[in-house]
Amino acid sequence: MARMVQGLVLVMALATLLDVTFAVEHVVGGGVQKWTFLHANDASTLYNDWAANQTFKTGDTLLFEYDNATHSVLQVVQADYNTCNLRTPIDKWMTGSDSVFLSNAGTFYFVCGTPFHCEQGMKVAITATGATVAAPPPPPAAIAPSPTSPSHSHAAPGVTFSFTLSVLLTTSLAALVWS
Ligand SMILES: *[C@@H]1O[C@H](CO)[C@@H](O)[C@H](O)[C@H]1NC(C)=O
Ligand SMILES: *[C@@H]1O[C@H](CO)[C@@H](O)[C@H](O)[C@H]1NC(C)=O
Ligand SMILES: [Cu+2]
Repeated sequence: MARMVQGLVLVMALATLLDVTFAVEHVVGGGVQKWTFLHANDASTLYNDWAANQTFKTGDTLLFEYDNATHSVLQVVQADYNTCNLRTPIDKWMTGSDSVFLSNAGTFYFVCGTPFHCEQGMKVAITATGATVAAPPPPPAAIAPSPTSPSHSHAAPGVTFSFTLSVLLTTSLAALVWS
């Protein structure tokens, strides 16, 4: 019993430490706007104004939350970001709750895949700093049934599809407690 309590305390301390030192989940647009259509009276720079107030470090995650009947997320190159060209994305997400892991430093460009939303400001450039961080390992439940299929269908230069920090913490620290 005492050992278990000790273990739990260790887990909580570690979780707090990890959270503070290298993993922040940034809900794109903040708690109110999230990733949605900008109405005429909203600033077309809303997402970049939000990003300007954030510090993005490698190892952090972007969380795009939106109605997937209306919106999506495309990662594009800078030229396509500037001109709102939706035809040649580097990567694409469309579940409505998409985590994008920032594995290395650089500027990454995202736009909405719905025509004319980018022009109206549904676009954001994210600059991450820090040393390259390996993407968190996939939790057992998410491993593809076929061992030959590539596990990172969403991998793109600099940004890879990731799993929630809580899954990472739970799986890695459970071993600690019960060892
Ligand atoms: C950025 O942060 C400042 C200080 O907290 C705040 O006043 C401002 O409204 C924020 N801007 C945005 C776009 O969130
Ligand atoms: C869109 O969102 C709905 C509701 O969350 C979900 O059931 C559906 O699978 C999503 N579509 C895609 C393409 O991910
Ligand atoms: Cu949109």
